[in-house]
Amino acid sequence: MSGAPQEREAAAARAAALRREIARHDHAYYVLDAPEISDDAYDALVRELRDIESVFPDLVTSDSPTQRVGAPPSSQFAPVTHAQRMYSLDNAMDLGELDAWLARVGDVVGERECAFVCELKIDGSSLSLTYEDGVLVRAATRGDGRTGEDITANVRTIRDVPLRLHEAADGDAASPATRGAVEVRGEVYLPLAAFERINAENEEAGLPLFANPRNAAAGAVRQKDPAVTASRELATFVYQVVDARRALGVARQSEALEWLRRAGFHVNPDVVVCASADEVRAYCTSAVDKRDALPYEIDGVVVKVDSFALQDELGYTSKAPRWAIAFKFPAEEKTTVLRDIRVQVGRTGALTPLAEFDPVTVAGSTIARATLHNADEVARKDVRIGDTIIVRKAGDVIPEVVGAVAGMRPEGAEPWRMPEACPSCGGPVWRPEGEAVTRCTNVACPAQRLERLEHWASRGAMDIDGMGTEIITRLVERGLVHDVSDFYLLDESTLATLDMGRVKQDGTPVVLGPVVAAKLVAAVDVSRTRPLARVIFGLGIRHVGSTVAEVLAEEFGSIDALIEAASADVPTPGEGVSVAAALAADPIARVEGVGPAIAASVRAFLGNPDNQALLARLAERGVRVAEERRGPTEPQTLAGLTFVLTGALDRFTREEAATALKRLGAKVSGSVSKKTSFVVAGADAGSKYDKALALGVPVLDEDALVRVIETGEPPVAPSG
Ligand code: 3BA
Repeated sequence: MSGAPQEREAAAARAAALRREIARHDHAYYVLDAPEISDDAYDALVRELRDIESVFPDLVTSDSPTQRVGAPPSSQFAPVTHAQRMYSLDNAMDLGELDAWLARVGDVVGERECAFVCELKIDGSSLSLTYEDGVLVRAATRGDGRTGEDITANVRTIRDVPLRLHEAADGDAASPATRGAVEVRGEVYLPLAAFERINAENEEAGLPLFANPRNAAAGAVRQKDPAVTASRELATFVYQVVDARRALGVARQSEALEWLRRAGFHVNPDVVVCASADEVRAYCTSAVDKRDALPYEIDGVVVKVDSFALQDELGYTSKAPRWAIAFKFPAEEKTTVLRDIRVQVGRTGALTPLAEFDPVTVAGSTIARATLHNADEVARKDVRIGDTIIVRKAGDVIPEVVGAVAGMRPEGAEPWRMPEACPSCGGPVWRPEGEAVTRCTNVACPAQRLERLEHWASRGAMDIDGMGTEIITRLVERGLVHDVSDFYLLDESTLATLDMGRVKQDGTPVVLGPVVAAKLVAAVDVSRTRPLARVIFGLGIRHVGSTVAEVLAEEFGSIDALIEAASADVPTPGEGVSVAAALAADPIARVEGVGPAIAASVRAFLGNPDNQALLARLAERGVRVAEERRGPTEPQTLAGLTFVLTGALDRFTREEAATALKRLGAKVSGSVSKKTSFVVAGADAGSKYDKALALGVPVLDEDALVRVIETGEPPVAPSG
């Protein structure tokens, strides 16, 4: 088939021509928004290229449009150290702060001319793209600005990202940009239409919804399977060429943007060059009005000094360039009428006032309620039922009541007060001295019980798929479930006939049915094997979030060991007992990341005989109450050694280094003491390094650390 050399040569030429043509149409469609051929004609080009590549697999190039989705799913993103740090942007929250920044720039610039570039601030996720000899070789997230994650396979699927730079970009094929390496940076974002489609699909599938397009975009580029990223239909805007002066020989940001356009990147069309501070102010005030008409979200304007020479003079703070500022749009505010303040009872009995108002659309979505947190907050805002209130979204996500419109209060509206009895069980409520939260003190309170059951079944805890509010409510009403251990007694036939409290058109009651019942029983069964940390978290002990639960599971390894630790006699500080002594005697509080308040809460929970009986029932019904003893997979060559990591490492994050060390049996601690065996000092190591020197703790550099991790051999303390 692939016999004759002439045939191969002809195929190679044809493939190259097809690739160029397909790239041109991708650009016309995804960047210029001006398609030139029909979808069918385009598909025919891609099909012909695929056919050639399947006959001559060695002709496949990394910049071939057939390779956009080609990589298999991967479970990890390798760290990428940025050649140059990716800074943050300082914010100007209003025109006053913008003026202050313009004045500071003016101080440095003096009498010289200073143009500014104003760019819409795309509300996406930062992205770095590296091209070598004109071909995309790497895409990375911003990460902490120094190290990001390699997301090349995923970014390849984004159709407006050129896999090869357009050669016309330099007029000269041998230009530095297409010869060596160029890095460009920008924002990857999710167009609003795609965001709405994905959320509609998630809703249909009963999956959680994304709060905003930014989170959805950040999630999409970190998908394990590039095919999933491809299906999200992400897009990019590119706004920076790293070291543009050296790479391209240009002198200003506006010229770099022009080059980016010619090179085939998607550059935002609303960029303008402003000749004066007044023009900048005018652009920033007018940009707010563009917001609603755009097919993507923006959250402000980025203003940059155009001249690279002036940028150099202005320099950087520790976090951000002084030559750029993000002018943030004020949060959009709307008025509506407060209809009610309802009180919700949480899992721990906390009573939370919730404002319910006429629905309004704010920052792209409709809201009708917002938490008022606690009684003090309601008093401070002085909102009363019937008031016309101002609402907005904090950080453009969380609905918030700003306050009431004075002068529109209906006559006779009374200040709101926290009820004196629990709205769920009528039991007594209690607000401890000095605390903001009021609680229902009845442990058997049905609202608390419902919350506890929901929490147990929730995603972050035991993740019982399908066990949602409605079904749990019915199960409680029918007396089938009293506490979380009862989930493990449910059988298919009982569930199948569970009355859902509704009737069909013919008057017969809606029941759960055998299919859903079988799925639920299977989901409950799967949850029996969740890791111990999930079980501890699922219990809903006050102050024990998922992180603390993990620490406790790791430290104690079983519920029994935890109960044992909770029964230890702990002296109260005072009267001859120092705080340090009390802490040392408390087996729970002394665990790193726990502390006395959490320990007291764990003790209160586990000391309660009812809770102990519940845990015994869970164990009896097959729920995992002890961590599976995972035998060490690697020889524990570093057992007995304690490491402290400080400063920035090049080849991995401190977290990754810590994981590698722990796998070999080492302990990794956050602070240096006499017991520390080694301190590993990366770049800019600070006080921990000084302390190591002071205490005579041996210090290792990154190379030594890499040797330890690779060979598993304990380090030799440098002598002297
Ligand atoms: N321009 C975000 N940073 C931006 C290059 C500087 C910058 C941004 C920008 C630092 C946008 C911080 C993350 C980062 C590249 C560092 C923009 C936008 N310019 N137009 C001045 O539209 N969101 N973000 N990105 N380097």
